[in-house]
Amino acid sequence: MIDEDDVSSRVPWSSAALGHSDLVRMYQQGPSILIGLLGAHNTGKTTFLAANYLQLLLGEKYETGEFCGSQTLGAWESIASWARINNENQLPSFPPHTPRGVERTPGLLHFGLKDINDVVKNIFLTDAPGEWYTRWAVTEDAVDAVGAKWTALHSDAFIIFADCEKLEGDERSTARRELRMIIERLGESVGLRPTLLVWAKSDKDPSDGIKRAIQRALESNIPHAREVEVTVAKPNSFIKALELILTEAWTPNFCLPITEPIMGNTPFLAYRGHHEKF
Ligand SMILES: Nc1nc2c(ncn2[C@@H]2O[C@H](COP(=O)(O)OP(=O)(O)OP(=O)(O)O)[C@@H](O)[C@H]2O)c(=O)[nH]1
Ligand SMILES: [Mg+2]
Repeated sequence: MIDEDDVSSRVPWSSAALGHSDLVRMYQQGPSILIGLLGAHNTGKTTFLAANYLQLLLGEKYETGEFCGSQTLGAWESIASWARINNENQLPSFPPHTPRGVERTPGLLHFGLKDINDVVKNIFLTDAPGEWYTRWAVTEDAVDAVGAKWTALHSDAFIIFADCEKLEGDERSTARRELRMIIERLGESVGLRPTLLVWAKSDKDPSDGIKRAIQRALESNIPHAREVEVTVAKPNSFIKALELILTEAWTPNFCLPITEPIMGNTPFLAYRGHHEKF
């Protein structure tokens, strides 16, 4: 029985990262865009998220729409707090490695964006451990990579991370191989979904040969993908990068236009109107 004197109400959210059931609920409530962040361990995915959040706090804006709230403020804070100077005199640092759990879906960070026509969209960004993607790139159905497979299946758009630091260093062959395999694996199912290759840690400079090899892999597997550079040395680069993918994903592509096949050889049956070329 409802106690009518009890005026307290339960807060429906904890502000922590969202899970699958939260996503299903919110995705159905209004226009939403789920962006999958793909990349091997240590490639800069969580830094990308934290940097975007910190830039928003500083008042930076996306051209697509203005920040208008978040259901995961606690989660944003917990990744961004590492970059702050705190009372215990700890120096700012990068967020820690995203723990490799047993979840079947990645942690999801959320914010709302409102465009000039007052259309609000929910933006969801995945934050998953890089090992998932390396594993998934080798074996799509691996039991310890179900979250990566889920991300590839359900995301509306993708950001792939290329780690310039590793691509420049002693482990460059491993980095190149891992990245190429992730690109190839995503290429199998990406279709026409917007994709962005982010050259993360672009304050480092891999050789032109390595960069070209990755660009060739991108061109043959995901020809519509675009490229952008980000680095903590230019904090605004993170806003610009997310902006680019948001712009492409904001208005979804509808089905490809249907073109009727030419069924006969007579000019009468082949006629498609004045605008069509024969
Ligand atoms: N030089 C340089 N180093 C960076 C930059 N961004 C991130 N790093 C370094 O890269 C490390 C990994 O960054 P994360 O954002 O944690 O990488 P991640 O992809 O989330 O890693 P996982 O959670 O393990 O998958 C950081 O701890 C920094 O040492 C950058 O712009 N420049
Ligand atoms: Mg991480």
